[in-house]
Amino acid sequence: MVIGSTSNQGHNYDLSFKILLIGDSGVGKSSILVSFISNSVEDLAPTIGVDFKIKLLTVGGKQLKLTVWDTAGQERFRTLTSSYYRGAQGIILVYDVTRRETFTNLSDIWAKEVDLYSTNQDCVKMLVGNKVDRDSERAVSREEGIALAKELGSLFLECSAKTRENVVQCFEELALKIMEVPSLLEEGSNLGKRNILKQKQEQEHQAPPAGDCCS
Ligand SMILES: Nc1nc2c(ncn2[C@@H]2O[C@H](COP(=O)(O)OP(=O)(O)O)[C@@H](O)[C@H]2O)c(=O)[nH]1
Ligand SMILES: [Mg+2]
Repeated sequence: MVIGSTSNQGHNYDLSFKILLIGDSGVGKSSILVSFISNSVEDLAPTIGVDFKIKLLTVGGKQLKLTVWDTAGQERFRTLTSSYYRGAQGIILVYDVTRRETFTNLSDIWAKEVDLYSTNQDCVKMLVGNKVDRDSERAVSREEGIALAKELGSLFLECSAKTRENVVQCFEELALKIMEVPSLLEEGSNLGKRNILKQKQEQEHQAPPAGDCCS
């Protein structure tokens, strides 16, 4: 698959966005991505070694190409580096509503990393509380989620990768918000800048995030 091409298996698109999934190990980042890409609730085994997946989506009358980056498990060692964050227009910060420390780590650790490494100042953030299907084991209330989102200046949703509740909405609402930010659209909507983005993505493809752990 050619990254950054204006055509993907014969489909054209209007805008191209890089979206990141971050948060503690085990919160369901890979499951959310699989759930979003495959339109299926099967195959929820823990995933390793995923770099990114591409999904074409029509939002607000525009054909979007979303390149969604997932970690290959290196978040366990807190070694996500600048190349993972570079050029992202949207960042999904995921916690597990049944594990409180995954929620506190978002504000204590991950939000700080985002501020440190994201190259787009206006990058749109989305706070996501996953695993709402396990409501009886809930350890973080919806109200607390809303409060943290307000603090981070981010969007907020609760979802379940297992039942697919709100999974597509996470990406759609994020994409809609990105489309409202002019500085984030420039890269994808004009051909010259799109080529720069293409080069960036190709570089990143050649040196995937996992390879950066020792640099
Ligand atoms: N019940 C439930 N389990 C989930 C959900 N999302 C992920 N899981 C499980 O949580 C574990 C970790 O998921 P994974 O996607 O590998 O997390 P990651 O480390 O953040 O990528 C796996 O066993 C998944 O099956 C969910 O929405 N509901
Ligand atoms: Mg994973």
